[in-house]
Amino acid sequence: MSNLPIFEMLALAFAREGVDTLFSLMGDGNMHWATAMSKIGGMRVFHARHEHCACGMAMGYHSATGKVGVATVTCGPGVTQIVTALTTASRAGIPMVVFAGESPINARWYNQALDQAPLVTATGAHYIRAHSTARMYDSVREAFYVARYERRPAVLGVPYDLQKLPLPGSPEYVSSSSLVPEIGRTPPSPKMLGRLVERLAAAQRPIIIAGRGVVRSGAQAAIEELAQASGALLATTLPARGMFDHNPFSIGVAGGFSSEIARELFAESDLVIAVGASLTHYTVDGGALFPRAFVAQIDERPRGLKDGLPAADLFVRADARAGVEAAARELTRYGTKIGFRSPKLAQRIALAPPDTALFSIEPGTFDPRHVVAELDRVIPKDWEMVSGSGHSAYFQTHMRGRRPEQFHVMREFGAIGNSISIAIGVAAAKNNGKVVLIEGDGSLIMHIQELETLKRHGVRLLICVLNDGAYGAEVHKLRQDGLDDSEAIFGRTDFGSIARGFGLRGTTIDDPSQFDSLMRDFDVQGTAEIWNVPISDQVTSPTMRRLKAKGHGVM
Ligand SMILES: Cc1ncc(C[n+]2csc(CCOP(=O)(O)OP(=O)(O)O)c2C)c(N)n1
Ligand SMILES: [Mg+2]
Repeated sequence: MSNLPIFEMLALAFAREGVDTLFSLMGDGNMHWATAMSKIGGMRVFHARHEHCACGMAMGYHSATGKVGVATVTCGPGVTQIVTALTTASRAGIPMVVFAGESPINARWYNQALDQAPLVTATGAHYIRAHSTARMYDSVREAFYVARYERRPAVLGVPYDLQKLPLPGSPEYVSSSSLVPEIGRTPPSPKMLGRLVERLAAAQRPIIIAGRGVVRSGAQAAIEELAQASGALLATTLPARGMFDHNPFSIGVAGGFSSEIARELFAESDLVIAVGASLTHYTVDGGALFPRAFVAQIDERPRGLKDGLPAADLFVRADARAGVEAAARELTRYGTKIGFRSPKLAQRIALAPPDTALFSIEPGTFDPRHVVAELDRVIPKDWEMVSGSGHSAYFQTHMRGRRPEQFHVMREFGAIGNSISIAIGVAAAKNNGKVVLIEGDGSLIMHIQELETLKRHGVRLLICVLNDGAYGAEVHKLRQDGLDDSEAIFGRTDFGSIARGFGLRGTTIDDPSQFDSLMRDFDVQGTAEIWNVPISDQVTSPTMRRLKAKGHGVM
């Protein structure tokens, strides 16, 4: 029998899983284990001020490193606080393990007792009741296995009193990574590939949309070659944004956030091939983006039905790179063609602004499109960028020249209030002061307490607030419906003062031309900083304007 209590042995097991960074908020259920974690050599522990944010940080850490994100919360109220974070992580396919305590199993009464499992499983996360002292190591391994293999969060519930017992026997911990099957690249079926290539050879206006599967499989170069040979244009899903920014035939993001010219070209398209992209409601803009196109999908897990719509007309089950390389080989039998690609179109794509609508801007505020263009110019291309999810998120989508791996966005559950913690997780991972969060005022203030975490841990993060003094998404939707917008307007919070109150730096922007000198200052000083940018609430994104045209409020 080991002399060490279970909480210490479990900390060692987490270390054997390769955990080097933990995001924590302590209570009865986890404080022994979290303390043991902090004693492990090389372990970094970040203490958040809200459990939701501890999980958000772990999610950001995963996004920046590809490793399983690890957070810890206490039992009962610690677990009820993370329901939104778990749902977001489940929907976004984030591998995350949360060590939550559970109320003491031998107690007659415990005020924080809660049946945690149904709450957690309702979010799409996996729950493990670790009630057997003999099988404690199996429970940790299962949590990491599910997170890694199924790409979703797993919550480990270990009763508080059991944690202090000795671990029976002296088992060796075997990491879950040795159990994840290595399956190699899935090759395409020759029959389905033949059908796809026949379509591609015949298409006059093909467009290839690349998703996150392309990033994971390393298929980018193969896609660019296939597009060149078939005369296709290139686009990406929102999370894969930036992948083809260097390519003159890239039209940016596909979906509700597409630029004007991308929408025009998609409307003409006769063939869309989605690679490693699940064709969500957003990517196809509810079916409105490419109404004339025949749609083919190359994916490890092709979907017949996605988000209530038939996903595609032809499916090729394959790893993205294996599928695209095979298609390129097969296409050589047909020869290359011009398709969409003309020097004139490349020039139009290069010069077209994402949105040309005119608005009158109130004095003392700025057009968010201009602000974002200025930020794009000033923020170095090698920085990581974290994006919020309110109305203003549309504008940031059109920043260019940063790789998808540098772009961190989790919009799958549509919750605001996540981005500051995701950004802290990214900044903790990078640890180089080259991370910017571009965020709405309403979302930022929802978890503003994490400025204290930034200060205490000395994390360097630049936060640019696109401050319309409102819940802009609601303002614009209410206006579209001809209703009073005043209940969604709060006035422009002075985030510069708030930042200074937390011991950070903060400035309200009088003119976007200040960004150059502010950037130079940020580079040489050592703390996090907020640039509070008053933007106009008159500039309505094209996504929002189309809602009115569609005549309903369902996005
Ligand atoms: C947790 C949560 N609460 C409420 C909402 C509804 N909601 C969607 S966008 C939004 C406004 C966000 O405001 P802000 O961050 O300032 O962004 P803006 O839309 O003004 O650009 C709200 C309240 C939500 N999506 N998630
Ligand atoms: Mg706002």
